Amino acid sequence: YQLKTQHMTNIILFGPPGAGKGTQAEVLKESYNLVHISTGDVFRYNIKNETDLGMLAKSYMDKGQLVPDEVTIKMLKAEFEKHEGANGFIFDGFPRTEAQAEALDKLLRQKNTQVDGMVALEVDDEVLVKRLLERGKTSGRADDSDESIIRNRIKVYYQETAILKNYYQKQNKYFGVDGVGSISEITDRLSKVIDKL
Ligand code: B4P
Repeated sequence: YQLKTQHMTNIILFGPPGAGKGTQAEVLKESYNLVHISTGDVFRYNIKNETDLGMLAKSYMDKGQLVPDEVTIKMLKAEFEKHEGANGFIFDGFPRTEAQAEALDKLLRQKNTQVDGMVALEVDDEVLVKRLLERGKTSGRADDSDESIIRNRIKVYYQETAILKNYYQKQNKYFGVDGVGSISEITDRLSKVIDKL
């Protein structure tokens, strides 16, 4: 008889700050039984618990800058290792630079698996600013509270992160999805793409 080889599904949920990555990942991880790793959430958890990593991350996040690659990659690997035997992963907020994308490829290759697709939420800048300012009213997040910090995050996205579209497009793994609409409409659009991966 045939041995069934285990196949993991690894999805990168991509998009600018405020595009809905965290929101959608929470829903998708349930429907596809995947582990959700949000680098932003892990940093915030560390900030709350006042760890060394948290203190370091905070000094960048509060200004709307990226946490250095070396620190972020190390942290991502540690999170990944916690889920041996997982069905697959949704990476939310990672990778954000080319160095991070290369590190992720290497990590997955070591586990005989790979990125199946980058699914990107496309949302206009003005909508992003509005959403983040709205969240800032209740989230207590320093990086959501001030319009100039929000605009800096969007600027950093275009300078350092948006280029990853090419990285995955070259491998035929980039899928853009309209990120404006109700949360469930957007979940449906994302699911149509993920179902094919
Ligand atoms: P993240 O935590 O990743 O924060 P984010 O980009 O703002 O996205 P998030 O997932 O939280 O928001 P969402 O779009 O779901 O990063 C924060 C910081 O951490 C970075 O600036 C950086 O400093 C650091 N960091 C994280 N990862 C890093 C990495 N890999 N390398 C270096 N640094 C890193 O939602 C936004 C708002 O929109 C919510 O209020 C939501 O309710 C609302 N919303 C969602 N969908 C909506 C819809 N369809 N309609 C209306 N509103 C919607």
